[in-house]
Amino acid sequence: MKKILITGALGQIGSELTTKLRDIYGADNVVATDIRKNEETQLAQSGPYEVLDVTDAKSMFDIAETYQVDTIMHLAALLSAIAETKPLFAWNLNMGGLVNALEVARELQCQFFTPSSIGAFGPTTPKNNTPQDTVQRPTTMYGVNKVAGELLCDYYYHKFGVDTRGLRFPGLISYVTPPGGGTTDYAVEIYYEAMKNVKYTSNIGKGTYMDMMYMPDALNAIIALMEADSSTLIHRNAFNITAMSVEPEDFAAEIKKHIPEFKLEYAIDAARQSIADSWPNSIDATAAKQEWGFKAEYDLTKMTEDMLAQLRPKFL
Ligand code: AKB
Repeated sequence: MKKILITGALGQIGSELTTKLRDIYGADNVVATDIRKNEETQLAQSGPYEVLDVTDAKSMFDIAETYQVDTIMHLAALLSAIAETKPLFAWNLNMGGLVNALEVARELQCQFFTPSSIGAFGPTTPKNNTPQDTVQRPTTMYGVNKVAGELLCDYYYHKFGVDTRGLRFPGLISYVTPPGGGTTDYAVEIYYEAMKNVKYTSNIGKGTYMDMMYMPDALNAIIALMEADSSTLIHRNAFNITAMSVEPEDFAAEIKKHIPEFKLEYAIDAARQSIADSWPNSIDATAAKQEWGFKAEYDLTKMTEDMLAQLRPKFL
C-alpha cells in the first residue's frame, strides 16, 4: 500500500487527484498539502491536510517524515501565462519547489511524480506529431522550468536512484477546479461560458492548434505510470501524452451540437497567443503507449458531452 504526499493539492490536477487516490489507496494514505488553508473544504475533511509552502524545504521534509510517506506527487507550480508576468518568482517557485521535493524523495527514498508540459517544447521543435525525443528550446520561463525539471528528475534517477516519473501534459479540461494562469485555460472557460452566457470570447486565435485532454484521462495516466513496472520505462521524464489536437473552432462546433445558439468570438491576448504559437500543434504519444500502455478514453465529442452534462446543474 502506498503512502502519498501531494503538493499543490488544491490546484486543478491536485484537487481531483487527491480524491481519486484516497478512493484507491485509502483516505489516511494520501496527505494533501497546499499553500492555502483548507479547513472548511472537502479535501481537509476527507483525509490528512497540511499547509505547505513548497519553497520551505524543512517543512516539506518534516511533513513527509511525520506521515512516513513513500511517494511524492509534486504538483505545486505556476502555469505558463502567469509565469511570464513574474519570471523570477516563477523560477524560484517552480525550480525551488521541485528541488526541495526531489531532496525529500532522495532522503526518504520515495517514488516521485511531477508533471511536465507541452510547454517544454518551443518554436524550433517540430510542430506536428512532435516526437518524444526532439529539440527542446522553449522561449517561456515556464518552458525553461519544465525542461530543467525534466533534466533534474532524470539526474536524481541516475545519480541517486530516485524512482522519478513524469508526463508532458497537454491542456487539461475539467469541470471541478478551474485552472489559473495557463495558456490553455480558454479550453475550460469556453464550456463554462457556453452554459452561462451561450457565447465565449476566446483569447486564443482561430486556427491555433494545441493538444488537450479530459481530466479523467490525465488522472488515469498518472496512476498507470506510477504503477508501471520500472524495468519497462525507458523515458521516465517525461512522457508525451495527448488525447486530441484542437483549435477554438473545434470546441465551438462540438458545443453547438448541444447548444445551437452558441457563439464564439475572439479578442486575442497577445502574450498568451505568442506562447501558444511557440508550442506544438500535436504531440506523439507512442512512447507512453509502448512503455506503460497509455490510453485516452475521451475524444472531443465524448469530453464535450460529459463536460456540458456535468456543468448543466451548476447553472440551472
Ligand atoms: C498551461 O497552459 O500553462 C498549462 C500547460 C499546457 O502546461 N495548461
